Parts: sequence; C-alpha cells; structure tokens
Amino acid sequence: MKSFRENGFCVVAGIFENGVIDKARAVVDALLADPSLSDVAETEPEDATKARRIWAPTARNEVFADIAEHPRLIDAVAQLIGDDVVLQYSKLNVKPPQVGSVVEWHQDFAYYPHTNQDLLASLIYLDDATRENACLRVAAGSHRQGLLSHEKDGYFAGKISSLKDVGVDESTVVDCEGPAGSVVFLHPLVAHSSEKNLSDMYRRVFIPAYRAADAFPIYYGPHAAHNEPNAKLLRGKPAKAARTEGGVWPLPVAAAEFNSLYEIQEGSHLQSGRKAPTGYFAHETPAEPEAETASA
Ligand SMILES: O=C(O)CCC(=O)C(=O)O
Repeated sequence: MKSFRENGFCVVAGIFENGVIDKARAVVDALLADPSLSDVAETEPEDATKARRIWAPTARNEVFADIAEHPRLIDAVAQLIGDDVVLQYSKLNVKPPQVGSVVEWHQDFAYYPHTNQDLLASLIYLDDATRENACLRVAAGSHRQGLLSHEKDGYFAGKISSLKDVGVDESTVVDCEGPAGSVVFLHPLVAHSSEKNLSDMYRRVFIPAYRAADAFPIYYGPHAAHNEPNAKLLRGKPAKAARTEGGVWPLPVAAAEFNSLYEIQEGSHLQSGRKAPTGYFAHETPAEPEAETASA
C-alpha cells in the first residue's frame, strides 16, 4: 500500500482462492468462442475473428460480478481509497496471441476526471503476465506529476505523445509481471501502457474500476453517460456531498465520439463518420481558407 502512494501502483498476489481465476478464464473462453462475440466485444483490426475488449463483463456473467465484489479485493481497495467504495465500471482486455493491440501511454484520470482523485483501476491478470506477452508497464511515481497532456491538434487524443515529451523519466518504467490472479492497483494519475502481444500466449486482464463514493465525474461525456447508470455502491455509505480537490482539469473532449481507448489512441474515431462535439462542447474550429474568387 505504501508503494501505491509512492509509486502510483502496487502488485498484490494471493487475493483470490484457488479456482476463482480458472473459472473466469473458462467464462472468457466461452465468450470468445460464441458466434455472437462481436455483440459483446471489440475486435482486433488485424484479425476480426479475435476480440481485444469484452465490454462490461460484470454485467454479462456473475463470475465477474463476484470477483469485482470479492470481499478481500474490496478490503484492499478500501485501504487505498477509503471505506465507501463504488464500482465505477468493468472491462476485460484480451491481448490475443500475435495480434493483441498496443495500449499507448495514458492516465485514466484523463478519460474520467472526477471531483477528487480517490479512484483506482484494479487489473486482475487471468493469465501469467510477463514482458513477453505484454504485461502492463507503469511509469513509477508519474502520478505525482499531475495530469499530463493527452491532446493532439487541440482535441483529446487518449494518449500521451511520449513520456519524454511530457517530462516523465523513461528510466522509471517498471514491468508489472505476475502470475494469473495477481492484481495491479493503479492510481488514476499514474501513466501506464502495454506493448503489442507478439507471443503465442494470451494476456487477458479483467479490470474492475472503483472510486470513493464522494468522487463524482466532472465531465458527463459519452463514457460517463454509458457507465454512470450502472455504478454501484459496494461497501459503506452513499455520499451526501461531493468532495472536491481544487484545480483545473482538461476535459476529454475528442474531435469525434469514440467507443474505446483503442479507437481514440489509433485515431480510427476520426474515420468513423461519428459526429464531432456540438453545442456547448464544440471547440472553435480554425476558419476555412477563403475560396479564391475570379476577378472581374
Ligand atoms: O490491458 C492493458 O495492458 C492496459 C489496460 C489499460 O490501461 C486500459 O484499458 O485502460
């Protein structure tokens, strides 16, 4: 837990009883083999038969809901963000062999700015994770540098251009390796990423994310609109007040709506034909150069 405060992450083993992670893997195998996979998952651009992200696993199968609410997991979460714990959302990254997509450097708070920073993501490895099959990588201590720029051309691009560009020391990067069942707890401001999976092994990770009950989203964009109706108090009391920390937080206003971190990081949302922000959230667009007019 000291490591979470100092480094912005910690890796904890031994939370789950034997068999729990095997059960979760069996559920994922069944989902991946289901012909209607594309209804519940985003697929790999290199191979549309392979999923890279299963949406909202806790809503699909009680094995995942039980893991996300496991008392020992929530004990650990409560030590890090306080006793009133809300499940914010869940997702499952598949990283299939050979094609598993890169996750570029980013901080979760850039996607989900809240009134305070008592949030965390818990990455529960379902397979043994090493550098070879693209384990999570964290820039230790980067959470102390505040929110780093995730913008490109004036819009939220979902990633940091490079650690060096934003002043993060590359020598702080740590590989979060661990056997299946290990949990990486991530501070919302710690920069993290993972490489493409070029190995022959899966590197699946189930990610329930939590927040203190008195942390509320400060940007009600498409992501919050999707997640908030299902946010669930798991322990303690609901908040009667929002706890705020002062500051100025850039909002994740993208040039077009995006469905996932992968899409926005790859820039494919720009080719999607989805609409740009309008009205209140519209950015100023540069004026078009004036058309040349024929002289008389
Ligand atoms: O799956 C990974 O390696 C990284 C996950 C992550 O950072 C995310 O999905 O936000």
